[in-house]
Amino acid sequence: MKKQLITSALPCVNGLPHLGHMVGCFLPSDVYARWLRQKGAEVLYICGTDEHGTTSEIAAAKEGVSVEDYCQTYHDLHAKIYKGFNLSFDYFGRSSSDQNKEITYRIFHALDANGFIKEKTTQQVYSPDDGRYLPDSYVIGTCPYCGYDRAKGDQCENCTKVLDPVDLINPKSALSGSTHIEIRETKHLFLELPKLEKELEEWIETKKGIWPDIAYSIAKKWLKEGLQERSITRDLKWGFSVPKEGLEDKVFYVWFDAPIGYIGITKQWADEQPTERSWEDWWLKPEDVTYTEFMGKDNIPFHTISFPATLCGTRENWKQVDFLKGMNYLNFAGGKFSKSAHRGIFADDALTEFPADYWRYWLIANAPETGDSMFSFEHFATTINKDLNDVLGNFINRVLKMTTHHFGAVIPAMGPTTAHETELYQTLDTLVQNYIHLMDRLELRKAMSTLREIWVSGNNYIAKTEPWKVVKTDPAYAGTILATALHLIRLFAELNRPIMPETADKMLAILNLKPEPVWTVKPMSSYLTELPAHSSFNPSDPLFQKISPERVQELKLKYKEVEA
Ligand code: B3M
Ligand code: ZN
Repeated sequence: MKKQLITSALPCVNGLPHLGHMVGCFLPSDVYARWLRQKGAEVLYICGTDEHGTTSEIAAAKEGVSVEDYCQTYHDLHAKIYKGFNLSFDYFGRSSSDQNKEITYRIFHALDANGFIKEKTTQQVYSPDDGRYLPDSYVIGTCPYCGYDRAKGDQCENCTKVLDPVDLINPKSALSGSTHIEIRETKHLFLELPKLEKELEEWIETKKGIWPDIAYSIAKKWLKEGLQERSITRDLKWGFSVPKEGLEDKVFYVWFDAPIGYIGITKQWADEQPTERSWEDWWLKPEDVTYTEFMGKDNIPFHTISFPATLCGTRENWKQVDFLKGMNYLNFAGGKFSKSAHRGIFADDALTEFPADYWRYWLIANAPETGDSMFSFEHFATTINKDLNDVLGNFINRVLKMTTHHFGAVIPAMGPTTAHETELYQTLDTLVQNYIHLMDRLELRKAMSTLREIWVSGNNYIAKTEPWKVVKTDPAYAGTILATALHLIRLFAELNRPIMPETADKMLAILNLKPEPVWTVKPMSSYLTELPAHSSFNPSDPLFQKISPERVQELKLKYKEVEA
């Protein structure tokens, strides 16, 4: 199997992730990375914090610390949270690393040499009271399109129009609040996207019917509107200084170096073991690499237009994305997620309430793939209670109890099989193939409903065969039934593994098994009969706990899904 490169969008260092971010890119990319590893692929799974830009500068100033210290602290916090969710990054790096600087410069110089960088004199907002230029969100004012009076200089959050700080009506400094604003002329660098438009268009066309519709259609929409030259420099201190004469006091725009961060972070990974690892093998000699990107829909334009154009304009053989998984938004039933208003579940809170696997399962089963989706505690509790407790958990408990009661804590010997087993094998052969197909195609919601059907088939099998009755008349066949059911626990564990890794390990531990590094699907007639008879298992406590209506009520109040 080919080498599989996987990147998750890089979280902005200053905002801690909520459930929407978790399902937007981190969890689906982790599920995919685990899935491909389990299938035996050589996977490199990269993520890290996106650290440059005005928001980091402003946030650091607010906390009264240097921006370097601020980023280090928050980088560590992000890393801790993702670890708690069992995200299996091969490397969680930083966009501000020296390695990323080196790659950013290399790419910039190539673009410049190839004539894709233009220097232009532009008008910028200057604040004499702050003694500095005010790029992007450093300026606040009234949106010229919708009249919203707290629009930021880079984008109006009310009507989502992309803005230029000089467009704002009644501008004021976000730093000092000063309304004494001047428009000054200063030089900036632009990426000449129109020159690359045709190549991009041809490339995007090859993704038609391959990428999820949301990714392809957003890219097409941008191309249709016609590409503009995009400024790639800013009047800031925090960032990579621009290596060009006369512009050294400026830095690259955060969206220029952030996606290059995927490469820079790969180099961070490689530099830790330079004799064994090569970043170029993943990014510059790409014949044997398949590259999949994960992101929320607001990041799609940067990943389908500006980043690919940036790589393309170097005229070097950089790896371009093969499959782009874009997600819609997950909304919170109580309103907009807000850490400061304590509204909605942020990832750190989530882990104090329930095990990571509960969240992982709910989020993947309800991923906003084809449209936005909604989190409510009611729905969360129903899903956990039904799917994980009543279907999966109950199956495991019953099988372990019945077997222990009638045969002791060992796998009974396989007796003769009947039409029931043949039917089970057939059902599962089909469902498992279906599941594999959906996981390969990253159709996660459908994959989860197939997984649920697979669990249900276990319960159906027990209900039909009634081992508690059979054991009295035909103990040999009762052995077949319960041995088959114990094998199903192993099958379910392997299929659950990318989604609920902790649960999967516990399920295998019940059977005294360790995860196989590579799982190959076999016909069920052999897979469900191969464990040695009489090997012992460990009757376990229930793997899941139900969430009570009282608890739901408590959580709704605590996270402001309803007002107190
Ligand atoms: N840090 C996330 C955002 O602004 C942004 C993603 C970068 S991916 C290279 O939504
Ligand atoms: Zn607006």
